[in-house]
Amino acid sequence: MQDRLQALKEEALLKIEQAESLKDLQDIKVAYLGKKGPITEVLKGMGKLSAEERPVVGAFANEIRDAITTSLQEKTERLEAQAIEAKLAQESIDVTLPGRPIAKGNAHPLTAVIEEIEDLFLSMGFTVAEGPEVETDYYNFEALNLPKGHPARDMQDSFFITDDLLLRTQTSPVQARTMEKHHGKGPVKIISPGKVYRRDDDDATHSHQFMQIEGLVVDENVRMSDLKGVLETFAKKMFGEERKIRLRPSFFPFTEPSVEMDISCFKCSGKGCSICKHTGWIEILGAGMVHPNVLEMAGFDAKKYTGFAFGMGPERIAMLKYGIDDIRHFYSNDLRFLKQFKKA
Ligand code: 2U9
Repeated sequence: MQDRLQALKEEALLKIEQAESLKDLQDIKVAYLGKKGPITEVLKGMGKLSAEERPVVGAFANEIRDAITTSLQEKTERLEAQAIEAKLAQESIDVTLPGRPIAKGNAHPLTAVIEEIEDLFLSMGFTVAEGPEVETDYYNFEALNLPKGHPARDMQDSFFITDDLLLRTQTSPVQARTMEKHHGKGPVKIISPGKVYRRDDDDATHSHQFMQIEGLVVDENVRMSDLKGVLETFAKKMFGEERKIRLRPSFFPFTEPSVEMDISCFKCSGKGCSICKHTGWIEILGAGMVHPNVLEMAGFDAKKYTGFAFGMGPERIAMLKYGIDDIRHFYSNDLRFLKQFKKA
């Protein structure tokens, strides 16, 4: 019986040695140490042994069982350790490896230009005012000295939603609304950036939806020279201290007198190039003294209050600044275009 036990022990230990998985070990354990196992079988034969032999065989059998159990335990620990090693090796990260670049987005070029312009005017004491993109005919036109049937209305083809509601064609209604909220008391000093809509066929320089930034100052004794000063500061901060500005007479229904502001070309410094169409000057914005009708309609006494206003297109400024030749790039969401504006 002891030989049988010894043979079983060696057989079991060999199998344990060859075992490659915890499952194998579990099978061996059941096979050898289990109720139906050969060792149990052998021990069932203990009854036939003499009283002297029984304790000897019994002790030997326990020794076999413990040897197999210990070997099983050790092999289990070795396989588990190997599994952890393998897992670590498989999962170990080489910390010297460069990390996977996190695709960091960047501000849309239009947003960058609008924020730069906003910061400029905020630094001059303006506050940002916003308003509805779906506007009433009154605030988009009448309050701006464009009564019903006024020919200038057609200059801006509008997206009417109802007879009285339209997608605003400029952000001026925001200023008209803001002035009303002042109940005829100055000062008003705001800029109103935002989306505007004109029923235009999209091409390289026109888009049915584009951005605008308008500004307004209303107070007692506001003069044209204040407008010139603000525009000059804006031009030098935005396009370079060496910039010169030029104001040319113009016409807008909501300002009188009206001007357009040019800056000396930042490419050729006025000598003439393709950017400035060989004029040396680049038109940037329109402006003027707020028309008395507009002041009165907003509840301000035009005899006591005066004001100036201006309006610009951020797309135009961004196209000049970055040398972009087609306005549609701003809206095509083409990452190849947008990625170019990643801050260093
Ligand atoms: C009120 C009174 C006056 C806003 C003004 C302009 C001149 C102007 C253009 C710029 C680019 C339109 O998108 S654009 O083509 N705008 O030139 N805008 S004065 O005048 C106002 C606005 C509100 C109450």
